Amino acid sequence: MGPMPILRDVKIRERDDLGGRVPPAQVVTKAWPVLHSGSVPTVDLEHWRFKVDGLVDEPRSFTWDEFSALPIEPRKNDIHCVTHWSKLDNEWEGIPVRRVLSLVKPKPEAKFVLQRAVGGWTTNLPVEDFDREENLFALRHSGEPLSKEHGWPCRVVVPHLYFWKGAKWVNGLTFLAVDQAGFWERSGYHMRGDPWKEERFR
Ligand SMILES: Nc1nc2c(c(=O)[nH]1)N[C@H]1C(S)=C(S)[C@@H](COP(=O)(O)O)O[C@H]1N2
Ligand SMILES: [Mo]
Repeated sequence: MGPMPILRDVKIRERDDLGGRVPPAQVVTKAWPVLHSGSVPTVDLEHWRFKVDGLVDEPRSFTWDEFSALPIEPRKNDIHCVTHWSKLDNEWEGIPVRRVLSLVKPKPEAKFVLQRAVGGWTTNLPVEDFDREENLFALRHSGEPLSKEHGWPCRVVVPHLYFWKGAKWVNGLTFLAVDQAGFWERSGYHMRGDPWKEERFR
């Protein structure tokens, strides 16, 4: 596993602040770069399952029909990629993370969560950061379904952390008592990833 790909369309000589809205050493981009390890997975909705396991009272395996029938809500937020680009005012629609948490009921000892994606990619974060009103299982961006490259049919968005703390093509969650490094975290990326503290690496 090498370092994350370097972006070519962002000149990191320039920095943006916009009155404190943009975290340190980030550059605002209007484009939406595509970044992931490996290739875009093929997702078949008929066989897609969203599985929640580990330290929860109600482990679940949702079919696409069950998952996508959960109530959809809008959210608007900024995203910050560890490779120094930020994209402001993203309009998402999706299922609030809190809605799913209320169904699976994490146990009090569940302090960390590992998100899993089709193809096996993972990312970890504290449950405290996951259990927030703004966080979504996003299905749509700018009024359109997600493109395959951006995570169709569903991706996690945790806007107060770096953007890698949201799995594209998400298909599961595991709740844990002890933090377990995900894909990038195993090669040195931060276990939490707060862009305001520049928690890029550890
Ligand atoms: N499944 C999966 N999700 C992922 C990644 C990945 O490699 N695989 N990369 C992460 C990283 S590092 C970033 S910056 C964002 C990029 O999302 P985008 O391509 O929609 O901009 O997805 C995150 N989610
Ligand atoms: Mo990233």
